[in-house]
Amino acid sequence: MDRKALMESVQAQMSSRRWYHTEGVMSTAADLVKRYGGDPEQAELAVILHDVAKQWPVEKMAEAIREEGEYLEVLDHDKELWHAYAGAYAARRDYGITDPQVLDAIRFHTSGRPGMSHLEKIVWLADLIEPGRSFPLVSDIRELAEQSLEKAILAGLDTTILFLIEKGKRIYPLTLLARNNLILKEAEA
Ligand code: DGI
Ligand code: FE
Ligand code: FE
Repeated sequence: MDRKALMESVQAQMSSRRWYHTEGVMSTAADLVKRYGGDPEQAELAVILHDVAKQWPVEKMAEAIREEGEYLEVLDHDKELWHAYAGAYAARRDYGITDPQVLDAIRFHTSGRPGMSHLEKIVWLADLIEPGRSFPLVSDIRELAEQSLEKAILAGLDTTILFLIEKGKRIYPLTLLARNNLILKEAEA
């Protein structure tokens, strides 16, 4: 499937607003690749697909995760996390994506995880700070993103975790581990 057909097929699975977000993430990810390096085509592919399952019915997401069978524990956590895992499944099954780095960038784009790859970092951060995002600290995180990928992600994880605490929500362990891991690495740097 060529790029145009892929984009049309993904777009058909979401609202225009959600697709507009995806286009924003594409542009921010491209900027981050220019600044920090990485493969622009790999990043673009992961970004186009990152929210493909976002607006699937919850039961369809759960089925995809059960069928993949590898990350079943996510089903015991917030449903907001499921679309990332279901998205990786859709990328492989529906779009024939085999690049494990692209699949992981989709799978961990919401939670993050310790030891994120460069591609995972680009996708995670671009998703958070694309031009359409407006939450209190987004401009600070955009500024940090011009200095350091890791510092910006750390600030983003802090904001996300605080947001979840304010809402009285559970926090997915991988998100906490991602933060701990980045703090350690920053201390070593
Ligand atoms: O899909 P998007 O809206 O573009 O963004 P996303 O994939 O980062 O999803 C963000 C949502 O996930 C947001 O409402 C917070 C929610 N969420 C729930 N539990 C967790 C979580 N996000 C993280 N990082 N960690 C959690 O434990
Ligand atoms: Fe998402
Ligand atoms: Fe997104």
